[in-house]
Amino acid sequence: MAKAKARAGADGAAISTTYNEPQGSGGETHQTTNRPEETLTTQQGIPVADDQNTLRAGARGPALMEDFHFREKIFHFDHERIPERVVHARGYGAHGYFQVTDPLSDVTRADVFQRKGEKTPAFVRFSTVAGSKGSFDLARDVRGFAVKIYTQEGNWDLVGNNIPVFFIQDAIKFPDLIHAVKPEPDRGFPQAQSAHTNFWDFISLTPESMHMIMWVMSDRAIPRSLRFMEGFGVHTFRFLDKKDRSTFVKFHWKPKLGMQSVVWNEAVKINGADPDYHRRDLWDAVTTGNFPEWELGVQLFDQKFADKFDFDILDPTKLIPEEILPVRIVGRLVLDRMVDNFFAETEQVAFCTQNVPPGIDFSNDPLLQGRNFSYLDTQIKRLGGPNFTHIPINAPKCPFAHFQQDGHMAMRNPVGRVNYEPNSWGADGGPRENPQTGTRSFAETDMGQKVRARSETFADHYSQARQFFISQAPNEQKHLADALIFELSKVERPDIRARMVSHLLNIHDDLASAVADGLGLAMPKPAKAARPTLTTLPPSDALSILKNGPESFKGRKVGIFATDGADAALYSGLISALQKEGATFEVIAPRISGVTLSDGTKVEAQQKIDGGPSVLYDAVVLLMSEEGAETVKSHGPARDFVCDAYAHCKFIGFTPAAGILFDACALGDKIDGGFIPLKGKQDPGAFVGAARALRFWAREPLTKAKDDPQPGEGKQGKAKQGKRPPKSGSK
Ligand code: HDE
Repeated sequence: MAKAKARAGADGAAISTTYNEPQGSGGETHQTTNRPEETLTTQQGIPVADDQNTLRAGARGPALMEDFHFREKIFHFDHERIPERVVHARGYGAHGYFQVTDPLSDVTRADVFQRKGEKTPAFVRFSTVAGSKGSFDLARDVRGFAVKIYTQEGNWDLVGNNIPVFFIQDAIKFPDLIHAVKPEPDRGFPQAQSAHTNFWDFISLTPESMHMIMWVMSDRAIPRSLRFMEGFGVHTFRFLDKKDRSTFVKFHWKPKLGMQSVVWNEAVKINGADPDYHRRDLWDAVTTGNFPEWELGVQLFDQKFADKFDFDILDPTKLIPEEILPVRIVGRLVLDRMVDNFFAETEQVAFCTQNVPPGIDFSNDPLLQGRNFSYLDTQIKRLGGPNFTHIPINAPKCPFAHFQQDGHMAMRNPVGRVNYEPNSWGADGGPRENPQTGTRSFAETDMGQKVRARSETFADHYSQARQFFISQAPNEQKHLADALIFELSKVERPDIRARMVSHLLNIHDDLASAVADGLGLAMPKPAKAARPTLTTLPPSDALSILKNGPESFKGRKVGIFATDGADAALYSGLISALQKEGATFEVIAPRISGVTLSDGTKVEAQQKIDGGPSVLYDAVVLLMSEEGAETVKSHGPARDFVCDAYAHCKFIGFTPAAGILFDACALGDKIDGGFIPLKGKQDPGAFVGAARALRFWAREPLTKAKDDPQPGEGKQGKAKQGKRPPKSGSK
């Protein structure tokens, strides 16, 4: 049994400390809170009398070697770090469960999918890819979406991303891709950015990355919240039924609260205002009982479908549009508990793509095959040895029995005399293999000559990139072009910029000209393409964020910038409208002590204006008295609050006195439909109603694609079930 210890805080109050239970059968933790009677000890359990002073020869003399408490404390501190993950170093995890809503016993024998309503414990770690552990959350980057489901037949790790395709087709190129995106080796910068010469050099020489580039330059790469993004297994996997018959499967996680991203200028500012924006958001949601939720969907298909599909289903740079192959919703993932200790759980969690229970199997996707080597290998380096499954967060929660033994930090070894198999010890001989219930592989017959070659069927690099681009709403297309211009403007070599534009010409002329124009570049010739771009693929609404946003303002956050003397009735009306909607809010005030409303009510502030810029909120309200507005109108952060909310197309609720601030920000003649006046009782409700659209996109100037059907007008786009209409202003 682990002991929980308490230590005295600076104010003398007891602070609880939690220890993980290393010997536990399933990773339980023991926590004892506020037990001031407990005595501080060394790791060996020896009570400590003085934790403030080292033992020394005389009050001003040298320290003594025999001070074992000091030496142990410093030794442990010196070893507190383990290597950060080589990619996905910055991450944030939470516990929850996976629940089956539509059993899949028709296609898989995987135990986790058999019984409707059954809940299975899960742990999820979200991450960015390029930045190191201490980097900021709103980097333009792919987000990791790694899920560990502790099934009754072993751990299933679905180690996915928030983007359904990847940069490369063969795992052997992964180190090159990551070297190119990470800080350049001589100078050690830039941190957590793809906007630099080496990255675009590699990309412009790697045409297979073009589809993924569309996604990472789109708003998908700057999500508003980890709660508002999709997840994908990326590769084609296999389900195996009881008779080992195979069905191909692609996995999708769909956020219950819809998708939402920020705009780039906002991302840049959030990184300064709150580098922990995403983790704070997840922490706040889970700890206040607003449990984030995703639906698990599967795309199921057979060999016949694979044979007639336009692209190779083993190629991880391609997706199967939902309009061609609908996503069947089979379960839900709910995150309802934060970790007890970040290091013990989020840092030590070890995902391995090869962890699949019976009934789930791999395809020959060359990236997946490579990953199946890499993940186990990396955990041994990171966690220091082969016994990382003894760490509670990694241990299965089902019974397990094997003869693996010894090694660094072994917490569990087989008991008894037998540690080998086969053996003659009968019932005392330990676990035996079981051909009936044990995991079996698909009887793959697809073998060939030993070659180092890329299949011809992987050679089309541009068609789905084009399909992604034409599926975006005009605002999204503009963001994508702007992102490319931004990133390529950070590239020091003009030849690399031009090479990238030559690829864009194979994707879409409008995109290529917008980017060439933004870079001030003469239009180059199109890049030589291994296959001509198919211009017949229709737009797919499922690929757009704006067409898959939420229907309510639930889970979103309003920043209420209030001053003394603001209307008390409007304030309380606003709070109840937000609460009714399931939205949250923070009060931002000139001073952190808060404000006094018109009826004398005191309202606490969560942020002083300098620390609560509008980029942290989904919509803002300016709740001001005339006197209050006069006081703040020349204050820089107050003006930035308003200017940024306007520039980022946010809905702005305002009391009449806020006009003073609008004038000070030169916005007096720019009041549009995104400004919601707050005067009477009904107005707070009207503000929340408008804010459901999340942004007033009509405010944003556009560069329009000329000759393509607008998103939603294509044949496939119309076919999509449950499609939501584009949000206001997205046309
Ligand atoms: Fe990873 N990847 N990866 N990756 N990956 C790692 O494993 C690797 C790829 C993904 O929260 C590493 O434990 C190779 C695709 C996530 O702990 C490492 C290749 C996808 C996470 C590794 C890929 C991913 C990782 C580093 C090309 C989406 C974070 C630390 C063949 C489907 C998991 C670690 C967490 C982490 C290797 C490509 C997702 C080095 C060789 C494609 C979400 O093993």
